[in-house]
Amino acid sequence: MSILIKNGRIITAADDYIADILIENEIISAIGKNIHTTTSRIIDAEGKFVFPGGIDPHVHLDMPFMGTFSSDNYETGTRAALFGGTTMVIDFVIQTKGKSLYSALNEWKSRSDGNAYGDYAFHMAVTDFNENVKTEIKDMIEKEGITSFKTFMAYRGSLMIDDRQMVGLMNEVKKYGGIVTTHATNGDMIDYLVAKNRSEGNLAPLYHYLSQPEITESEATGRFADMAHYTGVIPYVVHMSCEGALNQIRDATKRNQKIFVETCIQYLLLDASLYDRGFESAKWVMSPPLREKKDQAALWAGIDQGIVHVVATDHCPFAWEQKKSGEHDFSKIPNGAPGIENRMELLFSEGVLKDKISLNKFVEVTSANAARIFGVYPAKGTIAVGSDADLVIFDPNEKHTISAKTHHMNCDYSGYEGWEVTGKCKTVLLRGKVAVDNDKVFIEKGYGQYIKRKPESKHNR
Ligand code: DUC
Ligand code: ZN
Ligand code: ZN
Repeated sequence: MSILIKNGRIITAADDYIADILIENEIISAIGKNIHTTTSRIIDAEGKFVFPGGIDPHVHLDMPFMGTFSSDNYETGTRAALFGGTTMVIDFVIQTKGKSLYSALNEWKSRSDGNAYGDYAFHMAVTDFNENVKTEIKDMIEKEGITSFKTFMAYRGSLMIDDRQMVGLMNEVKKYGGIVTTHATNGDMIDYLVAKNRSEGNLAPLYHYLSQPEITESEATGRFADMAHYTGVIPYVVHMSCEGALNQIRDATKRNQKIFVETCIQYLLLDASLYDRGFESAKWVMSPPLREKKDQAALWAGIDQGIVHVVATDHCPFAWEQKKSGEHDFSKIPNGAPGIENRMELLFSEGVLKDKISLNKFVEVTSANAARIFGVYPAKGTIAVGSDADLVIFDPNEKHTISAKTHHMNCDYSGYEGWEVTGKCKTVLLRGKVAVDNDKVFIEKGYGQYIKRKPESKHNR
């Protein structure tokens, strides 16, 4: 059956106009004024915005980490994402040191296959770059559609790679047009500060924050930019949280370098004063930690200036019981927080309605840029004839309150409990099907598809 969306205000990264959208099969087949068709289900979108489905390129579903697993799996995580207007996520496959990339990919497939509500793709996190892994890079890009390779400059012993491996990986990925992304913090400095704080008996969550000062992020960001400049690979910094790191990007632009930057919704809206709440602050123990008001101002400015390209979540929830494993030692609190469901509505309410960003910029940073950078544009990230019918029909006036009692993420608290938000995702379509309508789900588990990606093209920037 076809679907006709009537009279919505269509917003893309470039456009803003009122029209009808006709959907046939999984695709947008026509856009125009007064489209007539007899076989359609009609959705009245008068007075509402129609956005491209959100793309969150930084989530951790069912992720083995710090002795436990993140509490949202493919089923609960992608379902919650749909409620919040995110129709596609990109998760991180994580190589186990000493094993191949393919063995990690197979492990992730065994958790994701047939379980997702929403569409998903993978980044490959390389934790052990060696001669065997080097031979797998081409196939990852060309056969598996995994065009982005994540590195960790922190978490020595588990996830971190050293600079020698980083440069080797960058050289190999560059050959095939892929991207190298990084968690840019100086792991050794952080480990030193964590050990120092623990030895001095400083064990509260506050010391998680104090063990990762801004310099740990700005130093690693600058080092990553330098290595990417040297090798010529396309670089992307994930979850940037602070002014110092952004200034490293500004410096790199002076030598004509292009670096993609992602921040996350929590770094725009929350600050380090939340670490003054005793153990309750464990809710916001994530890496990097929340920062200061001046860092929020810098990140908003970076979005405005076009040097911050993506607003993601780093969705990595842990139930309160899991967080409690660090009750007596901040270094044992699993790092991460929920957010996959809240990103679009929070950014609209706090960004668009508070005049920090335009509607077009909202689309740019919630879907269009991620689609371009990670190679799924224009199938996703825009509203155009021939694009996937991934759409959010959004009521800009409806108010609601964020709460763990009503959210759909598998997490028994919210980092935004009690926040009043204006603007709500009313109807969400995924590849031509109504996935969510008025707070109810209409698709089955397994509808979400694995999306193979193509290397980022300069023509899509
Ligand atoms: N940071 C987090 O907070 N959680 C998962 C991994 C990471 O880098
Ligand atoms: Zn990270
Ligand atoms: Zn992450």
